[in-house]
Amino acid sequence: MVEQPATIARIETMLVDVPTIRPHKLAMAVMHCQVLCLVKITCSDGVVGWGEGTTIGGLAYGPESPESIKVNIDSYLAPLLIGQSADPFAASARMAAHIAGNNFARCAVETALFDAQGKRQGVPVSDLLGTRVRDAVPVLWVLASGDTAADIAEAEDMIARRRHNVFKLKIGRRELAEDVAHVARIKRALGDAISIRVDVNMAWDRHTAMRGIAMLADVGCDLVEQPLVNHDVAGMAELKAQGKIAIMADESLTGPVSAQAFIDADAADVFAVKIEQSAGLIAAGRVGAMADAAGTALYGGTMLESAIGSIAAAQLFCTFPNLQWGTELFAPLLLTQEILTTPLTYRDFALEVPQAPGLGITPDEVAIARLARGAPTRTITHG
Ligand code: MUC
Ligand code: MG
Repeated sequence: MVEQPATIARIETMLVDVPTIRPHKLAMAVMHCQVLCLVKITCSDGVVGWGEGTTIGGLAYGPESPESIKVNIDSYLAPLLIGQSADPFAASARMAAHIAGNNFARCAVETALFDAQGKRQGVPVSDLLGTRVRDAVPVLWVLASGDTAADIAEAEDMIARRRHNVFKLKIGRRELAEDVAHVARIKRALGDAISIRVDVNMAWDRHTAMRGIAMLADVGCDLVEQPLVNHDVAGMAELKAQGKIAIMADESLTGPVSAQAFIDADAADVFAVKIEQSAGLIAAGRVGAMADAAGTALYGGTMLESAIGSIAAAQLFCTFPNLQWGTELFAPLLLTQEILTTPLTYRDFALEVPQAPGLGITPDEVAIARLARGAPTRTITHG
């Protein structure tokens, strides 16, 4: 008897609220809690896959919120896909053809289908995406407590524990001089061997960016991420042309079309590739390949996803031949609650990429049910 190809039988979504270990202060939001939209897909052959759609600060970061991700999967993506092929490449193309935008929601569904497909074929997701060139990816830590002395103590602790030796600082909430003084103090305290980068999260206009970048270069900062609003490609090109510090594009990159615009305008030294912003692992992989071809350096970005989304990204980033600026897949460590039966392994400044089939992780469904929005015994404390 010929075996029937697997189809998508069921798509379940759940909102999960997880408090952070400390307030996380970005230019556009202060986070006390991360809201995950987890996706569980059951296929006709009984194989189950998990994915995640998560963003930062509700609607503060971009046009999708965890709630919109859930409602749009339930209302539109699930009806489009139920009964259709469970092959992630086929489903991804179907979503791209029928769903405008909603990159984060599409990524969550595509990730779950990759997890299932890897389990079905007995291979890690990295093998479905390309060739694995490393079994661990370097991971930096983001200092964003809002307090310089607390950030220094946090960084020193991370270095001593060999967890992180590269730090990204969130700036753009305060006056420029205050922000630069904060960066300078941290750089001085940690020393020359420690790389310090900043993420402005689009908070500057061109004039402030020109001044800010010159000042940051003087205090030893290595890279400036997304200083300008996402659509200011020409402005980013001007900053890059100054050649003072490496300029990284993040919010501007929403998949291959935006990546091409940046390459054409020579507007970034580095691309922060994010699987959700790109609309999934396949599109994010294309952004990586385009950057390589254009001579643009690569960095593995995050939307502060939990272990599920973070390890999905790691499965892709471990296939990138070049990952010159490492990754920032630290967010599972920013969350107070474990949602896997076995936590991810962070050691020697890197995250290990599992070799087991699919994403190579096992969600703890009891813990997830306890944290899920609407669960009867849930207690959230805001720190
Ligand atoms: C961003 O803008 O890059 C990544 C690290 C972090 O703290 O926030 C995210 C989003
Ligand atoms: Mg960023």
